[in-house]
Amino acid sequence: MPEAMVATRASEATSSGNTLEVDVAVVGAGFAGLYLLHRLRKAGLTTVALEEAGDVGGTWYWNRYPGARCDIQTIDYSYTFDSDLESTWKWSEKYATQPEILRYLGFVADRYELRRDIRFGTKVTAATWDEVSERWQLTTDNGAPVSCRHYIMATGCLSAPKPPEIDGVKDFKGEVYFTGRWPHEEVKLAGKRVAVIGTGSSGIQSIPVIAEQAAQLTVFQRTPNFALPAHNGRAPADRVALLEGDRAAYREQARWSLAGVPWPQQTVVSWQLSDAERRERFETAWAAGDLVYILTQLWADQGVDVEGNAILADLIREKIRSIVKDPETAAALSPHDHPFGAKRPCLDTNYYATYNRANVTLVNVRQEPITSITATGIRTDKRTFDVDVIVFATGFDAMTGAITAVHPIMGRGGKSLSDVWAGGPQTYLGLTVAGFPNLFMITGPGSPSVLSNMVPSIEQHVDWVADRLMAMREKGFTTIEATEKAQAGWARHMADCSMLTLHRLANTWYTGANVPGKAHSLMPYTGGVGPYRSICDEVVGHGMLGFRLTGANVAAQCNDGEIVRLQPDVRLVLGMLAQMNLPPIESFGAQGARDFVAEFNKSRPAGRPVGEVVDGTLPGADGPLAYRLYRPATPGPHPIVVYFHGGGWVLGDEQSDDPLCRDMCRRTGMIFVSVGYRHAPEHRFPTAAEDSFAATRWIAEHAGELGGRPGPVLVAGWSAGGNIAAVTCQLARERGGPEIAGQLLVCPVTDCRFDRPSYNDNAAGYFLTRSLMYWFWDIYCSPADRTDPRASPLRGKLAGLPPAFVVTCEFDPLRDEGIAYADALAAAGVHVERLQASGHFHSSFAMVDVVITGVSGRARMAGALRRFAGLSEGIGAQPAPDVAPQEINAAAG
Ligand code: NA7
Repeated sequence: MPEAMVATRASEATSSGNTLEVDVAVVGAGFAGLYLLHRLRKAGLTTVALEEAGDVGGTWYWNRYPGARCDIQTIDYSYTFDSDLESTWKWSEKYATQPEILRYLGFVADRYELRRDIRFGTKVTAATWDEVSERWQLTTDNGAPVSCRHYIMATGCLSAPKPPEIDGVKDFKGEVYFTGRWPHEEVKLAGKRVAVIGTGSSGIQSIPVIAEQAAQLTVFQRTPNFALPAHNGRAPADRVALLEGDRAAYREQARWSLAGVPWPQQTVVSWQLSDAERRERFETAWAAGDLVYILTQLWADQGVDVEGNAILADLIREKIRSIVKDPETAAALSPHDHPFGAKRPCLDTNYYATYNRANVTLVNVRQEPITSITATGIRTDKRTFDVDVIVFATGFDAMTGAITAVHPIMGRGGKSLSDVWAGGPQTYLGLTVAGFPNLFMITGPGSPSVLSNMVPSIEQHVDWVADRLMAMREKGFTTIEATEKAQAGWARHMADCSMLTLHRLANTWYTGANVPGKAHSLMPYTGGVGPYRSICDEVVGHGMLGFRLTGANVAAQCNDGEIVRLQPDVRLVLGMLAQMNLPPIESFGAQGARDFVAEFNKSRPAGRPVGEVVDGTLPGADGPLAYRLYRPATPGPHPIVVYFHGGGWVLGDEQSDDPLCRDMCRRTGMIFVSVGYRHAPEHRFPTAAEDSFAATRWIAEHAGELGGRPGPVLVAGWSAGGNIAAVTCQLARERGGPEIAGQLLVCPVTDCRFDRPSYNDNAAGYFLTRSLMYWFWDIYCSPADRTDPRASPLRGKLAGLPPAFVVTCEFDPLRDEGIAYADALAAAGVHVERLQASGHFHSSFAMVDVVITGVSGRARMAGALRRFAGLSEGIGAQPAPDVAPQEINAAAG
């Protein structure tokens, strides 16, 4: 729309009586508020922004403390919506200072003449949804009330400072400053005794600068944080060259990346690298001075696996020890209570070295808690520190604070947002809340927000909201509201995503743990910027899924549902497979399919190290069979699990489930022997079953020679291997041994009936298709043989079988026959435990280190095997995740 028209539209904002009537009211004039104003004005929507501060800038207006800078490289921490703006503004440093960022935002406000629609010095005191007029009615502490159709919170994630929570602040006779509300006039610290409380980003950035000015600086640290040297200076030439080489591609890559900065996804895992290689990568990252680099580029398991993360954390602690001369201070500065990255790491300039200065003292508040602030200083339970100045760098009521704590927001039926969120924020997409029509949040809780480069995330939200408002206007809709179902689905998806990363393992402002009494929940979306963006697009593509839209002259529209039902990583895997547009596996023929699977397996992450891997042969039903034995690193003898691989009785071999066998060997502390049973079409039914039974008997008889514990063995299998494991248990019972202590059946084939709902519901799109299963059956077994219990164990006699752990996946054609088998076992009096894994597909548990959300499921499988073997459930070395998304229920028969 031409700017002249924008001006005309803008002037349509009218005052009815005392009230300013606009299409949209925005709270905040930081990065989000400014871009909103620009976009909405271009869309011809009358808009006012209400801003408490005296000028634009948002968090950068308030956070003026010494040393304040951004900690995402500034070339990335910039608006990207206008290439002219990009080429007009030049940043002077890799990480810009607060004054420069503020100048930039002022420049943007001037360039698009945004200030004319901003009411500065104005705080919203209440916002109420009026059901009759279908508008938000706002009262403010400055000027006329505002009536708006849409109300948008562009309030930032870190803008409501947290109170100090320490008794006696009012008694202190010296100067008190908050980093988040630093004065505009110069603060003179020279020659003064200064205390800084808090060692988050604000503390870590300001402490070295304050130390240079103050006569004496005492830092009160409650929890040490990981910090990396920023190596500030000019923007790195290679990054600038990359940006300037193809600006559009660079920005686009950022938009679809995980963190909003265009780094490629790392695929190498820590255990594939030697110590020297890992150290080299770490030193490169330490020298790069870039948080996103170190968080994403070292090794793929660093952010998702406790062990991969611990390697990096150790290397950083080693650096701290090498910089800080006093060992006691170095130890106090070294974080041990959270994985690296689970709490926001910091970028510093001389932070650790500052503690080598004679005028700087670190007080470990964990060892000597602050008891009070007195007229002259700070008292701990051991000492008193007389100071002239106290700086609170104690952080924010993050993510929700600026939305709920600042003013009451009353939605439909007079419900207040604070009440609705009392147990933690509930949103749909982090953008909207059920019961609060026409209310939007920019980078709200439930969106990637603080786990991303904020600026592209803000742009994505603003574009999405502005586009929706334009589309609504075109179609005559005047209200939009998330449904409860969509919101509940998003909460579940958020919980699923929380299993992807290690953020859940730390008490941080990400989880609300920093504010006493605040509900504990992981507030930012951990699924990544690119995946999140694609979900928002899908919501639109599916007819505004999960939203109800109404208008006076148009029929209401509500396409209700949940936008993501798959586990987040399963969604990514299936998306990648769909993009590959592979022909159906069955179209390759048996040998072609085997070659394809072998090639496909080469691209998966290498399985983790175990104590020993031994290849051998054993006598099968009719000749030698290859096997691969995985031995734990712990001293034996260990119980033995006989494992049968998946592949529809046609594909795979004793090596094809290698990562799964390694993982289960480590988790159970047991020997896994993967058997290379013979395949169809060369060897049709019942060869696979008979080979497997023979192999199990031989392994049981030779347990001692294999280094295993004599006595009963266990059996396990995935897919067709699950079928074989189940059959082996039945044959062993019928044929007088071997004794089997337990069976683990992962997505097993149990029956030849194809009319159960899961065969139709999941017929296509989840890798294992219905037609592929038909093909497997046809190759393996003639229709006349299929009802034989050696093909369809569900049709066999089930009483007296070993205890079973049966795993089924929601999006698997085989789901219902797995459930049917578990039911039938239980009905026959067999002890059965089940794991019904929601959001998973047939290959979820076999895709080790790809489907990260499968970890908790495999931990449970391992626990069951250990119990069946008479061992305690956990072996200690493999920490199981603290929360399990999958539903598990046990039925003792
Ligand atoms: P943070 O990261 O929340 O840091 C606040 C710090 O203050 C942190 O070390 C807290 O310790 C400490 N703190 C908070 N309350 C107290 C009390 N009562 N006593 C002692 N110490 C306390 O806020 P920042 O402003 O530094 O950074 C916020 C984000 O801005 C940052 O992550 C970047 O994204 C930009 P705790 O860890 O809670 O034990």
